Amino acid sequence: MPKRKISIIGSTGSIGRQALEVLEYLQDKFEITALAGGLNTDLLLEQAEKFRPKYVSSDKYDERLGKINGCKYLFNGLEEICSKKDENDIILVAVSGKVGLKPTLKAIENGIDIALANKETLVMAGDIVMAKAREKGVKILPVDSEHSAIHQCIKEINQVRKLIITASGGPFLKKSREEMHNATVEQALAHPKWNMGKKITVDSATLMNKGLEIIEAHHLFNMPYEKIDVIIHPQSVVHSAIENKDGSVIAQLGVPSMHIPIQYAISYPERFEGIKTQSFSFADIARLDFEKPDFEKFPSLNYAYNAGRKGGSATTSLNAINEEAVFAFLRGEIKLCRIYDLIENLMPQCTFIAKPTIDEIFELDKEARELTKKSLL
Ligand code: MN3
Repeated sequence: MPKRKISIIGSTGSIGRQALEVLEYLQDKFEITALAGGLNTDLLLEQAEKFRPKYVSSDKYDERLGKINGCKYLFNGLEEICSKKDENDIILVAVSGKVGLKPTLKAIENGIDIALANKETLVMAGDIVMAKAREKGVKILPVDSEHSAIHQCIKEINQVRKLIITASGGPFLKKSREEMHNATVEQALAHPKWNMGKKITVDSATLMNKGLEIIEAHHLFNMPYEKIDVIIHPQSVVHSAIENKDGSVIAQLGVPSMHIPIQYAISYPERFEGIKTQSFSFADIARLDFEKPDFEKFPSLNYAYNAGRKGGSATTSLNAINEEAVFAFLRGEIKLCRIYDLIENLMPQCTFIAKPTIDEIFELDKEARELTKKSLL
């Protein structure tokens, strides 16, 4: 078997670092074409020296990256990396936020399969991305643990009655709305089950992450919104489930670790022995709890269902307002629940286009971000 050629867009982020931990165990299966990072060039340099990719790319110029033996330095090289069809069997898109969309589209246009960890890509432009992928025969393999779970459960999509996405509930599940409102950045970043990047951790605290995942699931599995349910499951052991037409439910379980869905996305349709060698123990888990989500305390779920059902550019605007609001929260400028208020107040002010082009999506993304920034002044 020839080695599978892979590039990682966002290698210095949380998913990127864990992907390299996975790849360290699979060096006889994979060859790294490119590592692309943003501003953390110290870590990128360390990664490139260790893994010796053919290319390394950063958004911040750093001459040290140009001096690695056998490795070509591309400054802002995302587009170039995503154009190299012969050198990539799969590209892992592991950046956070809207920067994931362009490289993903570029890789799809070039017929390269995608392991997608960036849900914003589908929330912003799911119709366009999935249509393009179908046209080019490109696989979009989910890295998000819930969608990876669903992907593993589905045998035949026509047999599925509904998708059941699990949510840990985040750090405020058992806290009052008041406590949640006054949460500090530190409290919001203390996720009980998953160790992730800052943006997604705040999204998990507001449950907006789950909202975005509903939209992501709609696009990935071409499933209408009324057939996508969310259930709170604090242990994060059941990663998601499907219910088939005959009533049979299939769930995917495992320890809460991103290594498994990352590895599955890049090894699919095969499975390899990898970093997670320890066997799963039902006895150690002992119990699994489930409860209905509280839509009043976490209105983010309704925002997502509403924007999703409206379709078109509505989810683009939702994503943009949320992202800017989360950044403002992380900078300490607003309280956590202000994120909800901003979405609620600004969504009706955003221009709506039912079938936006990709240029219109970027324009509407910008419009929603500007509206958000203006109301923060
Ligand atoms: Mn997830």
